[in-house]
Amino acid sequence: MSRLDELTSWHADWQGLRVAVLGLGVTGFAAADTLAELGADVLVVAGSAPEDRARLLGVIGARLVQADLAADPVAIGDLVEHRPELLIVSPGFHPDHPLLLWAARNEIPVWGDIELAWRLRDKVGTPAEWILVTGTNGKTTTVQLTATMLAAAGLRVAPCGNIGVPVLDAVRDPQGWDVLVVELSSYQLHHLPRTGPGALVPWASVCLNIADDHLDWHGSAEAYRDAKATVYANTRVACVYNKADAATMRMVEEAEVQDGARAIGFGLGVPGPSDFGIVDGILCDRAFHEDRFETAVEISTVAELRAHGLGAHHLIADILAAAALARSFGVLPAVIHDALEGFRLDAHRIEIVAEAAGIRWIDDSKATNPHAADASLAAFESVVWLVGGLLKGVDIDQLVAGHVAHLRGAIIIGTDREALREAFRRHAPRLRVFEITTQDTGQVMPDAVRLAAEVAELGDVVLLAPAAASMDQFTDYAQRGRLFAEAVRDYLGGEAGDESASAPRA
Ligand code: UMA
Repeated sequence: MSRLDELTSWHADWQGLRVAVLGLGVTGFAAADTLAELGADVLVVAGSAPEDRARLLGVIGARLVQADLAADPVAIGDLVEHRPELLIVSPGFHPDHPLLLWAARNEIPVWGDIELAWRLRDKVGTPAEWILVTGTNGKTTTVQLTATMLAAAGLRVAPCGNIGVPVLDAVRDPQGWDVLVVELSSYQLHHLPRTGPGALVPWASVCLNIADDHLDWHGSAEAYRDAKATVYANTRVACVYNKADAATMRMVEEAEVQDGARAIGFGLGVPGPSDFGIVDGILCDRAFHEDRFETAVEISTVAELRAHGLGAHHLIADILAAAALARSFGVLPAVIHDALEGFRLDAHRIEIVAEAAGIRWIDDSKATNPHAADASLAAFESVVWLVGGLLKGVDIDQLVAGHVAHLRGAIIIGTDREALREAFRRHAPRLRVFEITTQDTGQVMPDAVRLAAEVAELGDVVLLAPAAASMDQFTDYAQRGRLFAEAVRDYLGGEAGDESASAPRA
């Protein structure tokens, strides 16, 4: 048994273990901080280092080497001299990154932060149970919904992971938790083993849906799917899958799970005896109660959810999935019902920015891939669509073809414009399509908003649902959404103050 095999507890002997941590984003810092606290000998290797984190590394006793990470690792003298016994990789690093290939050549094991957190989960009291959430879209909303439902039942619950809070931070929180609801990206799943001492054994798990995304990172749709399927490995109680997405069902069928784990479906249709679904506008649980072969238990109604701004189909699907996860943990249907009453969506998720002159302006900047943009577009009848950014190697053609019939016009932003231009030329040659060509990030949204206002008519929605990542022009999707909202407000409050500029064009 190697030393690393024995490192499955906070209370194991981590003293002096030589570790290299790759990256100094939120993950890299959390990993370095944790390992330094455990007495390991930590060297952080980063291309660039934010000043505050670099300074803190000195305080906690970890070393930092800044280097050109694309170059040959052998040239990073400090790293070679460190002779790491373990490498902790931040999620964004491509599997073929030179440093990871170097680690493989030198037989240095590579763990992601999620595996490290799992091994250290017994720091405070009885380890929390883990509920895992992945999928192409709806992950963060489902994590928040599930956590809200569990908290309403009086459980101590931490939403964490890809949502923005490293799981290592949750594991080290001195108050301790009953449950961690962990959002996992395909990157994080890629680095997780399915067997062995570092394999997760979750209480419940879900892959909400699967559509092409991050293909440039994973190399193929199959590799992306395989990474996502890891979410179900070793699940103890409930593998929740999407009845409308056969790929998620197949993942559950093929998963190696614990004895007694059940497959629980969710979908917008009538539920079978192990499902969550909808009957006559009522969201029902037909999985977690004794009479499930005869009846279903009410969770909420479509009408109530609509009244709370949660009526879009994809949100109802997320709610059913979250309810299944919460019910697997014993939360009562009435508690879930009440928790939903107080639930509000985060910013940049189908957020209404303004309504003026019969036109609604909606920010769904979080729609960073075609699958998410598809759900967003489907929610509205007549749309002026702001689309584009980094397409991440994903095909945009079908999305355009599927929605041209209810588009009033389209405004293309971002750098990957050719594929979009071509798709519109092919499927909607007569549609009014504009391109934003400015090199000035601050000018992208003002230009786009002005053009959208010219095209929009009474009853239309101007929808920012880019189907693409934002990093070509913006810091992240939040900044993209914020600049859109600011531009809309400036426009409506400024030159459109007399309402004429955004008024219907008759
Ligand atoms: N870096 C390099 N070279 C690389 C990759 C990264 O130098 O090839 C550097 C980055 O510039 C950064 C550092 O390494 O300074 C580490 O960055 P990282 O990209 O791994 O990100 P973290 O700051 O550690 O944040 C990560 C997740 N980021 C990614 O997966 C890209 C965060 O998800 C997550 O919230 C956080 O861990 C906590 O778990 C963000 C995300 O965009 C929100 N996720 C993608 C998505 O949702 O689509 C997967």
